[in-house]
Amino acid sequence: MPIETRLTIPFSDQRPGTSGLRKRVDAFKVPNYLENFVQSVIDMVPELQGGTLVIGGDGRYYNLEAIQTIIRMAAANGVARVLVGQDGILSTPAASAVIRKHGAQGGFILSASHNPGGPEGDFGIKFNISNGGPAPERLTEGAFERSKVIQSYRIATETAPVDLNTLCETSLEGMCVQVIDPVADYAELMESLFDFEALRSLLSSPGFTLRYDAMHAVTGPYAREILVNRLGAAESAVVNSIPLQDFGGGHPDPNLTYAKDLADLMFSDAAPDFGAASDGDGDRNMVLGRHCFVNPSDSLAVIAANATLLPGYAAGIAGVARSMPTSGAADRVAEKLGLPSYETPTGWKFFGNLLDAGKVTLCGEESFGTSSNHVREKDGLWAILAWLNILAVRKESVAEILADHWSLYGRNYYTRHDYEGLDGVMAGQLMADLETKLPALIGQRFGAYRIESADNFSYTDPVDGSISSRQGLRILFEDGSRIVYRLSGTGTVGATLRIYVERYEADPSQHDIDPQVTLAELIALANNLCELHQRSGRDAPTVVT
Ligand code: VG1
Ligand code: CO
Repeated sequence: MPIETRLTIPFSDQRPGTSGLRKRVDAFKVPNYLENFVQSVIDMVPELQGGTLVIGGDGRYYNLEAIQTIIRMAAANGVARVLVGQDGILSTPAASAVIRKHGAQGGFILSASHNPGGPEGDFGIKFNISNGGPAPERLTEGAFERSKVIQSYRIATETAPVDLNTLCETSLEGMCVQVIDPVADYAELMESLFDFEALRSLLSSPGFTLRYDAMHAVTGPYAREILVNRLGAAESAVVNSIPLQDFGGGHPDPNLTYAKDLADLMFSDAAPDFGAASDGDGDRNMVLGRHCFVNPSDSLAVIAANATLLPGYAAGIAGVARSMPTSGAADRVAEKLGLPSYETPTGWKFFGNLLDAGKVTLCGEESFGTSSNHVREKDGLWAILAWLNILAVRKESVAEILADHWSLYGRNYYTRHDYEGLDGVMAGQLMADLETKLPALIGQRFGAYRIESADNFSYTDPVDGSISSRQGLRILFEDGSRIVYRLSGTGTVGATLRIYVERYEADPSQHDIDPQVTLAELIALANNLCELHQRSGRDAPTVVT
Protein backbone atom coordinates (compact mmCIF):
# COMPACT_ATOMS: atom_id res chain seq x y z
CA MET A 1 0.00 0.00 0.00
CA PRO A 2 1.75 3.21 -1.06
CA ILE A 3 0.57 5.18 1.92
CA GLU A 4 3.22 6.14 4.38
CA THR A 5 3.29 7.47 7.88
CA ARG A 6 6.25 9.79 7.89
CA LEU A 7 7.97 11.24 10.87
CA THR A 8 7.64 14.96 11.28
CA ILE A 9 9.25 17.27 13.73
CA PRO A 10 6.78 19.37 15.69
CA PHE A 11 6.75 23.06 14.79
CA SER A 12 5.97 25.69 17.38
CA ASP A 13 5.37 28.65 15.06
CA GLN A 14 2.14 27.65 13.40
CA ARG A 15 -0.33 29.79 15.30
CA PRO A 16 -2.58 31.29 12.59
CA GLY A 17 -2.98 35.06 12.53
CA THR A 18 -6.04 37.12 11.58
CA SER A 19 -6.61 34.95 8.54
CA GLY A 20 -4.70 31.68 8.55
CA LEU A 21 -1.00 30.86 8.60
CA ARG A 22 1.18 33.29 6.63
CA LYS A 23 4.93 33.07 6.22
CA ARG A 24 7.65 33.68 3.73
CA VAL A 25 7.65 31.00 1.01
CA ASP A 26 10.96 29.72 2.41
CA ALA A 27 9.29 28.80 5.69
CA PHE A 28 6.77 26.65 3.85
CA LYS A 29 9.58 24.92 1.98
CA VAL A 30 11.15 23.65 5.19
CA PRO A 31 10.68 19.86 5.03
CA ASN A 32 7.44 18.73 6.73
CA TYR A 33 6.34 22.28 7.56
CA LEU A 34 3.24 22.34 5.35
CA GLU A 35 2.55 18.68 6.10
CA ASN A 36 2.67 19.32 9.83
CA PHE A 37 0.05 22.07 9.52
CA VAL A 38 -2.22 20.09 7.22
CA GLN A 39 -2.13 16.94 9.39
CA SER A 40 -2.80 18.98 12.54
CA VAL A 41 -5.91 20.48 10.95
CA ILE A 42 -7.13 17.16 9.54
CA ASP A 43 -6.78 15.62 13.00
CA MET A 44 -9.12 18.30 14.33
CA VAL A 45 -11.82 17.59 11.72
CA PRO A 46 -12.69 13.88 11.87
CA GLU A 47 -15.67 14.44 9.52
CA LEU A 48 -13.18 14.71 6.69
CA GLN A 49 -12.76 10.93 6.85
CA GLY A 50 -15.17 9.70 4.23
CA GLY A 51 -16.05 13.31 3.47
CA THR A 52 -15.40 15.94 0.83
CA LEU A 53 -12.53 18.41 0.89
CA VAL A 54 -12.20 21.52 -1.32
CA ILE A 55 -8.74 22.76 -2.35
CA GLY A 56 -7.69 25.83 -4.28
CA GLY A 57 -5.62 28.95 -4.06
CA ASP A 58 -4.87 32.38 -5.44
CA GLY A 59 -2.34 31.11 -7.99
CA ARG A 60 0.72 32.47 -6.26
CA TYR A 61 4.14 30.84 -6.31
CA TYR A 62 4.11 27.45 -4.49
CA ASN A 63 0.34 27.09 -4.91
CA LEU A 64 0.59 24.04 -7.19
CA GLU A 65 3.23 22.24 -5.11
CA ALA A 66 1.23 22.74 -1.93
CA ILE A 67 -1.96 21.48 -3.59
CA GLN A 68 -0.28 18.26 -4.77
CA THR A 69 0.95 17.62 -1.22
CA ILE A 70 -2.48 18.26 0.31
CA ILE A 71 -4.18 15.96 -2.23
CA ARG A 72 -1.80 13.11 -1.35
CA MET A 73 -2.33 13.71 2.36
CA ALA A 74 -6.09 13.82 1.94
CA ALA A 75 -5.97 10.41 0.22
CA ALA A 76 -3.84 8.95 3.00
CA ASN A 77 -6.21 10.34 5.64
CA GLY A 78 -9.31 8.71 4.23
CA VAL A 79 -10.96 11.69 2.56
CA ALA A 80 -13.48 10.29 0.05
CA ARG A 81 -13.55 13.14 -2.47
CA VAL A 82 -11.48 16.19 -3.26
CA LEU A 83 -12.78 19.11 -5.33
CA VAL A 84 -9.88 21.14 -6.65
CA GLY A 85 -10.02 24.24 -8.84
CA GLN A 86 -8.61 23.92 -12.36
CA ASP A 87 -4.97 25.08 -12.44
CA GLY A 88 -5.19 25.15 -8.65
CA ILE A 89 -7.29 28.31 -8.77
CA LEU A 90 -10.12 29.19 -6.38
CA SER A 91 -10.70 32.66 -5.02
CA THR A 92 -11.46 32.74 -1.31
CA PRO A 93 -15.18 33.59 -1.83
CA ALA A 94 -15.45 31.01 -4.61
CA ALA A 95 -13.95 28.35 -2.32
CA SER A 96 -16.53 29.28 0.29
CA ALA A 97 -19.30 28.99 -2.31
CA VAL A 98 -18.01 25.59 -3.52
CA ILE A 99 -17.80 24.20 0.04
CA ARG A 100 -21.40 25.23 0.70
CA LYS A 101 -22.86 24.15 -2.62
CA HIS A 102 -21.25 20.70 -2.60
CA GLY A 103 -21.75 20.03 1.10
CA ALA A 104 -18.02 19.64 1.71
CA GLN A 105 -16.69 19.12 5.22
CA GLY A 106 -14.09 21.82 4.72
CA GLY A 107 -11.48 23.27 2.45
CA PHE A 108 -7.86 24.36 2.33
CA ILE A 109 -7.28 27.75 0.69
CA LEU A 110 -3.73 28.52 -0.33
CA SER A 111 -3.21 32.25 -0.16
CA ALA A 112 -1.44 35.03 1.64
CA SER A 113 -4.19 37.33 0.39
CA HIS A 114 -2.84 40.80 -0.40
CA ASN A 115 0.73 40.03 0.65
CA PRO A 116 3.24 39.99 -2.24
CA GLY A 117 3.99 36.62 -3.87
CA GLY A 118 6.85 34.97 -5.74
CA PRO A 119 9.92 33.04 -4.56
CA GLU A 120 10.87 35.93 -2.26
CA GLY A 121 7.26 36.66 -1.30
CA ASP A 122 4.72 35.22 1.08
CA PHE A 123 2.70 32.04 1.10
CA GLY A 124 -0.23 31.11 3.28
CA ILE A 125 -2.76 28.45 4.09
CA LYS A 126 -6.11 28.61 5.84
CA PHE A 127 -8.79 26.06 6.59
CA ASN A 128 -12.48 26.77 6.12
CA ILE A 129 -15.16 24.68 7.78
CA SER A 130 -18.36 23.17 6.39
CA ASN A 131 -20.30 26.44 6.52
CA GLY A 132 -17.74 27.80 4.07
CA GLY A 133 -16.22 30.19 6.57
CA PRO A 134 -12.82 30.54 8.24
CA ALA A 135 -12.19 28.03 11.02
CA PRO A 136 -13.19 29.44 14.40
CA GLU A 137 -10.56 30.01 17.07
CA ARG A 138 -11.29 26.78 18.95
CA LEU A 139 -10.32 24.83 15.81
CA THR A 140 -7.26 26.91 14.89
CA GLU A 141 -6.04 26.90 18.49
CA GLY A 142 -6.57 23.15 18.70
CA ALA A 143 -4.65 22.59 15.49
CA PHE A 144 -1.90 24.91 16.72
CA GLU A 145 -1.52 22.93 19.95
CA ARG A 146 -1.44 19.73 17.93
CA SER A 147 1.21 21.11 15.56
CA LYS A 148 3.57 21.43 18.51
CA VAL A 149 3.35 17.78 19.54
CA ILE A 150 2.46 15.85 16.39
CA GLN A 151 5.04 13.17 15.59
CA SER A 152 3.94 11.94 12.18
CA TYR A 153 1.71 12.56 9.21
CA ARG A 154 0.11 10.35 6.57
CA ILE A 155 0.73 10.74 2.87
CA ALA A 156 0.19 8.73 -0.30
CA THR A 157 3.51 8.08 -2.00
CA GLU A 158 4.69 6.88 -5.38
CA THR A 159 1.82 8.66 -7.12
CA ALA A 160 2.19 10.87 -10.15
CA PRO A 161 1.04 14.46 -9.63
CA VAL A 162 -2.65 14.93 -10.37
CA ASP A 163 -3.26 16.75 -13.67
CA LEU A 164 -4.86 20.02 -12.61
CA ASN A 165 -4.96 21.56 -16.08
CA THR A 166 -8.00 19.71 -17.37
CA LEU A 167 -11.49 19.36 -15.96
CA CYS A 168 -11.61 15.66 -15.13
CA GLU A 169 -12.22 13.07 -12.47
CA THR A 170 -9.47 10.70 -11.36
CA SER A 171 -8.84 8.36 -8.51
CA LEU A 172 -5.94 8.41 -6.10
CA GLU A 173 -5.62 5.54 -3.63
CA GLY A 174 -9.40 5.17 -3.71
CA MET A 175 -10.07 8.88 -3.28
CA CYS A 176 -11.98 10.64 -6.04
CA VAL A 177 -10.27 13.79 -7.31
CA GLN A 178 -12.50 16.15 -9.30
CA VAL A 179 -10.89 19.08 -11.07
CA ILE A 180 -13.65 21.70 -11.24
CA ASP A 181 -14.21 24.95 -13.12
CA PRO A 182 -13.21 27.54 -10.51
CA VAL A 183 -15.63 30.17 -11.84
CA ALA A 184 -18.86 28.28 -12.70
CA ASP A 185 -20.43 27.82 -9.24
CA TYR A 186 -19.47 31.32 -8.20
CA ALA A 187 -20.85 32.99 -11.34
CA GLU A 188 -24.11 31.07 -10.94
CA LEU A 189 -24.39 32.29 -7.34
CA MET A 190 -23.86 35.91 -8.43
CA GLU A 191 -26.60 35.53 -11.06
CA SER A 192 -28.99 34.37 -8.34
CA LEU A 193 -28.36 37.50 -6.23
CA PHE A 194 -28.16 40.38 -8.68
CA ASP A 195 -30.27 41.70 -11.54
CA PHE A 196 -28.10 40.58 -14.46
CA GLU A 197 -30.56 42.09 -16.97
CA ALA A 198 -30.21 45.55 -15.44
CA LEU A 199 -26.46 45.07 -15.06
CA ARG A 200 -26.14 44.04 -18.69
CA SER A 201 -27.93 47.14 -19.92
CA LEU A 202 -25.75 49.33 -17.72
CA LEU A 203 -22.41 47.70 -18.56
CA SER A 204 -23.02 47.34 -22.26
CA SER A 205 -24.33 50.88 -22.68
CA PRO A 206 -21.83 53.21 -24.37
CA GLY A 207 -22.73 55.92 -21.85
CA PHE A 208 -21.22 53.96 -18.95
CA THR A 209 -17.52 53.30 -18.56
CA LEU A 210 -15.85 50.89 -16.18
CA ARG A 211 -12.35 49.87 -15.15
CA TYR A 212 -11.74 46.74 -13.11
CA ASP A 213 -8.18 46.04 -11.97
CA ALA A 214 -7.56 42.38 -11.08
CA MET A 215 -3.99 43.23 -10.03
CA HIS A 216 -2.68 40.05 -11.72
CA ALA A 217 -4.31 38.12 -8.91
CA VAL A 218 -7.01 35.50 -8.70
CA THR A 219 -10.10 37.47 -9.78
CA GLY A 220 -9.04 37.97 -13.41
CA PRO A 221 -10.86 34.89 -14.71
CA TYR A 222 -13.90 35.62 -12.52
CA ALA A 223 -14.14 39.24 -13.68
CA ARG A 224 -13.71 38.29 -17.34
CA GLU A 225 -16.44 35.68 -17.15
CA ILE A 226 -18.91 37.80 -15.19
CA LEU A 227 -18.25 41.40 -16.26
CA VAL A 228 -17.23 40.80 -19.88
CA ASN A 229 -18.80 37.50 -21.02
CA ARG A 230 -22.04 37.61 -19.07
CA LEU A 231 -22.60 41.35 -18.60
CA GLY A 232 -21.18 42.78 -21.79
CA ALA A 233 -18.50 45.11 -20.41
CA ALA A 234 -15.74 45.96 -22.89
CA GLU A 235 -12.82 43.51 -22.89
CA SER A 236 -10.51 46.43 -22.17
CA ALA A 237 -12.47 47.29 -19.01
CA VAL A 238 -10.80 44.43 -17.13
CA VAL A 239 -7.07 45.03 -16.73
CA ASN A 240 -4.22 42.97 -15.26
CA SER A 241 -6.51 39.99 -15.61
CA ILE A 242 -3.98 37.18 -16.02
CA PRO A 243 -3.15 35.65 -12.60
CA LEU A 244 0.63 35.61 -12.19
CA GLN A 245 2.68 33.69 -9.62
CA ASP A 246 4.20 36.91 -8.35
CA PHE A 247 1.27 39.22 -9.21
CA GLY A 248 3.55 40.92 -11.74
CA GLY A 249 5.83 41.99 -8.90
CA GLY A 250 3.04 44.08 -7.37
CA HIS A 251 1.34 44.17 -4.04
CA PRO A 252 -2.19 42.87 -4.76
CA ASP A 253 -3.83 45.06 -2.16
CA PRO A 254 -6.71 47.17 -3.48
CA ASN A 255 -6.14 50.47 -1.72
CA LEU A 256 -5.11 53.93 -2.81
CA THR A 257 -1.42 53.17 -2.34
CA TYR A 258 -1.04 49.77 -3.98
CA ALA A 259 -3.73 50.16 -6.64
CA LYS A 260 -2.27 53.51 -7.59
CA ASP A 261 -2.79 53.23 -11.36
CA LEU A 262 -6.50 52.75 -10.84
CA ALA A 263 -6.71 55.50 -8.22
CA ASP A 264 -4.83 57.94 -10.48
CA LEU A 265 -7.12 57.13 -13.40
CA MET A 266 -10.25 57.62 -11.32
CA PHE A 267 -9.15 61.09 -10.28
CA SER A 268 -7.99 62.12 -13.78
CA ASP A 269 -9.89 63.83 -16.60
CA ALA A 270 -10.16 60.46 -18.32
CA ALA A 271 -11.87 58.85 -15.34
CA PRO A 272 -14.51 56.23 -16.14
CA ASP A 273 -17.81 56.20 -14.27
CA PHE A 274 -16.84 53.31 -12.04
CA GLY A 275 -13.57 51.79 -10.91
CA ALA A 276 -12.89 48.73 -8.78
CA ALA A 277 -10.13 46.34 -7.76
CA SER A 278 -9.69 43.16 -5.76
CA ASP A 279 -6.85 41.63 -3.79
CA GLY A 280 -4.71 38.51 -4.17
CA ASP A 281 -7.39 35.99 -3.20
CA GLY A 282 -10.42 38.00 -4.33
CA ASP A 283 -12.06 38.66 -0.99
CA ARG A 284 -11.32 42.40 -0.82
CA ASN A 285 -12.77 45.18 -2.93
CA MET A 286 -12.07 48.81 -3.56
CA VAL A 287 -14.85 50.86 -5.13
CA LEU A 288 -14.37 54.26 -6.73
CA GLY A 289 -16.54 56.59 -8.72
CA ARG A 290 -15.37 59.33 -11.05
CA HIS A 291 -13.19 61.57 -8.84
CA CYS A 292 -14.52 59.82 -5.77
CA PHE A 293 -13.30 57.12 -3.39
CA VAL A 294 -15.73 55.00 -1.39
CA ASN A 295 -14.43 54.34 2.08
CA PRO A 296 -15.08 50.64 2.85
CA SER A 297 -16.96 51.50 6.04
CA ASP A 298 -19.27 53.74 4.01
CA SER A 299 -19.57 51.04 1.36
CA LEU A 300 -21.08 48.64 3.90
CA ALA A 301 -23.51 51.35 5.05
CA VAL A 302 -24.57 52.24 1.51
CA ILE A 303 -25.13 48.61 0.54
CA ALA A 304 -27.16 48.07 3.73
CA ALA A 305 -29.29 51.16 3.06
CA ASN A 306 -29.94 50.07 -0.56
CA ALA A 307 -30.09 46.30 -0.05
CA THR A 308 -33.75 45.95 -0.99
CA LEU A 309 -32.91 47.22 -4.49
CA LEU A 310 -30.91 44.00 -5.01
CA PRO A 311 -32.98 40.93 -5.98
CA GLY A 312 -31.21 38.61 -3.53
CA TYR A 313 -32.03 40.95 -0.65
CA ALA A 314 -35.37 42.35 -1.81
CA ALA A 315 -37.17 40.90 1.21
CA GLY A 316 -34.96 42.93 3.53
CA ILE A 317 -31.93 42.16 5.66
CA ALA A 318 -31.85 40.64 9.15
CA GLY A 319 -29.09 42.81 10.57
CA VAL A 320 -25.61 44.17 9.99
CA ALA A 321 -22.26 43.31 11.56
CA ARG A 322 -18.99 45.20 11.37
CA SER A 323 -15.58 44.70 12.88
CA MET A 324 -14.73 46.93 15.83
CA PRO A 325 -12.31 49.27 13.98
CA THR A 326 -14.82 49.72 11.13
CA SER A 327 -16.63 53.06 11.33
CA GLY A 328 -20.11 53.23 12.80
CA ALA A 329 -21.70 54.30 9.49
CA ALA A 330 -23.49 50.96 9.12
CA ASP A 331 -24.84 51.19 12.68
CA ARG A 332 -26.66 54.37 11.74
CA VAL A 333 -28.36 52.64 8.83
CA ALA A 334 -29.32 49.68 11.02
CA GLU A 335 -30.73 52.02 13.63
CA LYS A 336 -32.86 53.88 11.12
CA LEU A 337 -34.13 50.62 9.63
CA GLY A 338 -34.81 49.20 13.09
CA LEU A 339 -32.32 46.36 12.58
CA PRO A 340 -29.82 44.86 14.99
CA SER A 341 -26.14 45.68 14.50
CA TYR A 342 -23.12 43.84 15.90
CA GLU A 343 -19.52 44.81 16.59
CA THR A 344 -17.01 41.95 16.29
CA PRO A 345 -13.23 41.66 16.50
CA THR A 346 -11.17 42.02 13.33
CA GLY A 347 -11.20 38.97 11.04
CA TRP A 348 -13.99 37.37 9.03
CA LYS A 349 -14.18 34.29 11.26
CA PHE A 350 -16.12 36.29 13.85
CA PHE A 351 -19.05 36.84 11.46
CA GLY A 352 -19.65 33.12 10.88
CA ASN A 353 -21.84 32.42 13.89
CA LEU A 354 -23.94 35.56 13.38
CA LEU A 355 -24.54 34.62 9.75
CA ASP A 356 -25.27 30.95 10.53
CA ALA A 357 -27.75 31.98 13.22
CA GLY A 358 -29.52 34.33 10.78
CA LYS A 359 -28.83 37.33 13.00
CA VAL A 360 -27.21 39.33 10.22
CA THR A 361 -27.29 39.38 6.42
CA LEU A 362 -24.49 41.86 5.68
CA CYS A 363 -21.01 42.12 7.18
CA GLY A 364 -18.09 44.40 6.60
CA GLU A 365 -14.62 45.46 7.64
CA GLU A 366 -12.86 48.75 7.09
CA SER A 367 -10.06 46.83 5.36
CA PHE A 368 -11.93 46.65 2.05
CA GLY A 369 -14.00 43.65 3.09
CA THR A 370 -17.74 43.44 2.45
CA SER A 371 -20.05 40.48 1.99
CA SER A 372 -23.33 38.83 2.82
CA ASN A 373 -24.81 35.53 3.92
CA HIS A 374 -24.39 34.08 0.39
CA VAL A 375 -20.97 32.78 1.46
CA ARG A 376 -19.00 32.87 4.72
CA GLU A 377 -16.13 35.01 3.48
CA LYS A 378 -15.76 38.55 2.37
CA ASP A 379 -16.34 38.79 -1.34
CA GLY A 380 -14.72 41.39 -3.57
CA LEU A 381 -16.69 40.85 -6.78
CA TRP A 382 -19.94 40.52 -4.85
CA ALA A 383 -19.45 44.00 -3.38
CA ILE A 384 -18.56 45.42 -6.78
CA LEU A 385 -21.65 43.84 -8.37
CA ALA A 386 -23.78 45.13 -5.50
CA TRP A 387 -22.59 48.67 -6.21
CA LEU A 388 -23.11 48.30 -9.94
CA ASN A 389 -26.60 46.93 -9.35
CA ILE A 390 -27.41 49.90 -7.09
CA LEU A 391 -26.10 52.28 -9.78
CA ALA A 392 -28.19 50.50 -12.41
CA VAL A 393 -31.37 50.89 -10.38
CA ARG A 394 -30.82 54.40 -9.02
CA LYS A 395 -29.34 55.77 -12.23
CA GLU A 396 -27.11 58.07 -10.21
CA SER A 397 -23.34 58.38 -9.98
CA VAL A 398 -21.25 56.96 -7.15
CA ALA A 399 -20.61 60.50 -5.86
CA GLU A 400 -24.31 61.33 -5.90
CA ILE A 401 -25.20 58.17 -4.01
CA LEU A 402 -22.56 58.89 -1.35
CA ALA A 403 -23.64 62.52 -0.93
CA ASP A 404 -27.26 61.47 -0.62
CA HIS A 405 -26.31 58.82 1.94
CA TRP A 406 -24.44 61.32 4.10
CA SER A 407 -27.26 63.83 3.95
CA LEU A 408 -29.65 61.16 5.24
CA TYR A 409 -27.45 59.53 7.87
CA GLY A 410 -24.64 62.00 8.52
CA ARG A 411 -21.03 61.23 7.67
CA ASN A 412 -18.65 59.13 9.73
CA TYR A 413 -15.31 60.66 8.83
CA TYR A 414 -12.79 57.90 8.96
CA THR A 415 -9.18 57.09 8.28
CA ARG A 416 -6.72 54.29 8.92
CA HIS A 417 -2.98 54.87 9.15
CA ASP A 418 -0.72 51.84 8.81
CA TYR A 419 2.86 51.83 10.00
CA GLU A 420 4.45 48.81 8.34
CA GLY A 421 7.77 47.12 9.00
CA LEU A 422 8.17 48.31 12.59
CA ASP A 423 10.44 46.56 15.03
CA GLY A 424 8.32 43.88 16.68
CA VAL A 425 9.61 44.37 20.21
CA MET A 426 9.20 48.15 20.03
CA ALA A 427 5.65 47.84 18.67
CA GLY A 428 4.67 45.34 21.37
CA GLN A 429 6.02 47.64 24.05
CA LEU A 430 4.22 50.65 22.56
CA MET A 431 0.92 48.80 22.80
CA ALA A 432 1.61 47.47 26.30
CA ASP A 433 2.56 50.92 27.63
CA LEU A 434 -0.44 52.55 25.99
CA GLU A 435 -2.75 49.96 27.51
CA THR A 436 -1.27 50.62 30.94
CA LYS A 437 -1.99 54.30 30.67
CA LEU A 438 -5.56 53.97 29.34
CA PRO A 439 -7.39 54.11 32.72
CA ALA A 440 -5.71 57.42 33.59
CA LEU A 441 -6.89 58.95 30.31
CA ILE A 442 -10.56 58.53 31.07
CA GLY A 443 -12.17 61.90 31.76
CA GLN A 444 -9.25 63.88 30.31
CA ARG A 445 -9.91 66.61 27.75
CA PHE A 446 -7.73 67.25 24.69
CA GLY A 447 -8.87 70.37 22.83
CA ALA A 448 -12.44 69.76 21.73
CA TYR A 449 -12.32 66.09 22.65
CA ARG A 450 -13.00 64.54 26.06
CA ILE A 451 -12.24 60.85 26.63
CA GLU A 452 -15.24 58.98 27.93
CA SER A 453 -13.85 55.47 28.10
CA ALA A 454 -10.79 53.48 27.08
CA ASP A 455 -10.16 49.75 27.07
CA ASN A 456 -8.80 46.69 25.31
CA PHE A 457 -11.73 45.35 23.27
CA SER A 458 -13.12 42.01 24.36
CA TYR A 459 -15.87 40.16 22.48
CA THR A 460 -18.35 37.61 23.69
CA ASP A 461 -19.86 35.71 20.78
CA PRO A 462 -23.65 36.11 21.09
CA VAL A 463 -24.21 32.63 19.67
CA ASP A 464 -21.73 30.31 21.39
CA GLY A 465 -20.60 32.52 24.27
CA SER A 466 -16.92 32.15 23.41
CA ILE A 467 -14.76 35.08 24.53
CA SER A 468 -12.04 36.72 22.44
CA SER A 469 -10.10 39.25 24.46
CA ARG A 470 -7.35 41.77 23.71
CA GLN A 471 -8.70 42.64 20.26
CA GLY A 472 -7.50 46.23 20.08
CA LEU A 473 -7.13 49.33 22.23
CA ARG A 474 -10.07 51.71 22.03
CA ILE A 475 -10.30 55.31 23.11
CA LEU A 476 -13.88 56.54 22.94
CA PHE A 477 -14.72 60.24 23.13
CA GLU A 478 -17.79 61.96 24.46
CA ASP A 479 -18.91 63.12 21.00
CA GLY A 480 -18.72 59.58 19.61
CA SER A 481 -15.27 60.01 18.05
CA ARG A 482 -12.89 57.08 18.39
CA ILE A 483 -9.24 56.17 18.17
CA VAL A 484 -8.35 52.47 17.85
CA TYR A 485 -4.92 50.82 17.89
CA ARG A 486 -4.14 47.28 16.73
CA LEU A 487 -1.13 45.27 15.72
CA SER A 488 -1.68 43.43 12.46
CA GLY A 489 -2.04 39.67 12.53
CA THR A 490 -1.35 39.14 8.83
CA GLY A 491 2.11 40.60 8.26
CA THR A 492 5.24 38.51 7.88
CA VAL A 493 7.96 41.13 8.32
CA GLY A 494 8.33 42.95 11.65
CA ALA A 495 5.16 44.47 13.04
CA THR A 496 2.46 46.63 11.51
CA LEU A 497 0.68 49.12 13.72
CA ARG A 498 -2.76 50.23 12.58
CA ILE A 499 -4.28 53.42 13.95
CA TYR A 500 -7.96 54.01 13.17
CA VAL A 501 -9.58 57.41 13.67
CA GLU A 502 -13.26 58.30 13.37
CA ARG A 503 -15.49 61.33 13.93
CA TYR A 504 -19.19 61.78 13.17
CA GLU A 505 -20.48 64.86 11.37
CA ALA A 506 -24.21 65.44 11.06
CA ASP A 507 -24.10 68.81 9.26
CA PRO A 508 -24.42 68.31 5.47
CA SER A 509 -22.55 71.56 4.78
CA GLN A 510 -19.50 69.88 6.36
CA HIS A 511 -19.61 66.69 4.29
CA ASP A 512 -17.16 67.65 1.60
CA ILE A 513 -13.93 67.93 3.54
CA ASP A 514 -10.85 65.76 3.09
CA PRO A 515 -10.92 63.28 6.01
CA GLN A 516 -7.22 63.89 6.67
CA VAL A 517 -8.07 67.55 7.27
CA THR A 518 -11.15 67.19 9.39
CA LEU A 519 -9.54 64.40 11.43
CA ALA A 520 -6.16 66.15 11.77
CA GLU A 521 -6.55 67.03 15.45
CA LEU A 522 -7.59 63.49 16.37
CA ILE A 523 -4.80 61.97 14.25
CA ALA A 524 -2.21 64.13 16.02
CA LEU A 525 -3.67 63.12 19.37
CA ALA A 526 -3.61 59.45 18.37
CA ASN A 527 0.07 59.69 17.45
CA ASN A 528 0.97 61.57 20.62
CA LEU A 529 -0.87 59.28 23.00
CA CYS A 530 1.14 56.26 21.84
CA GLU A 531 4.38 58.24 21.50
CA LEU A 532 4.59 57.07 17.93
CA HIS A 533 7.33 59.37 16.73
CA GLN A 534 9.57 59.06 19.79
CA ARG A 535 9.35 55.28 19.77
CA SER A 536 9.32 54.43 16.06
CA GLY A 537 11.13 57.37 14.52
CA ARG A 538 8.39 57.47 11.89
CA ASP A 539 6.97 60.77 10.67
CA ALA A 540 4.35 59.45 8.31
CA PRO A 541 2.32 56.28 7.82
CA THR A 542 3.18 53.71 5.16
CA VAL A 543 -0.41 53.50 3.94
CA VAL A 544 -3.26 55.94 4.48
CA THR A 545 -6.82 54.88 3.83
C1 VG1 B 1 -6.17 42.47 8.00
C2 VG1 B 1 -7.39 43.35 8.10
C3 VG1 B 1 -8.58 42.52 8.55
C4 VG1 B 1 -8.77 41.36 7.58
C5 VG1 B 1 -7.49 40.56 7.48
C6 VG1 B 1 -7.58 39.45 6.44
O1 VG1 B 1 -5.86 41.93 9.26
O2 VG1 B 1 -7.17 44.43 8.99
O3 VG1 B 1 -9.71 43.35 8.61
O4 VG1 B 1 -9.81 40.52 8.02
O5 VG1 B 1 -6.42 41.41 7.09
O6 VG1 B 1 -7.84 39.99 5.18
P1 VG1 B 1 -4.70 42.54 10.21
O7 VG1 B 1 -4.61 41.63 11.39
O8 VG1 B 1 -3.46 42.58 9.36
O9 VG1 B 1 -5.15 43.92 10.54
V1 VG1 B 1 -7.32 39.13 3.81
O10 VG1 B 1 -8.00 39.87 2.47
O11 VG1 B 1 -5.62 39.40 4.00
O12 VG1 B 1 -7.73 37.58 4.05
CO1 CO C 1 -7.73 38.71 0.86
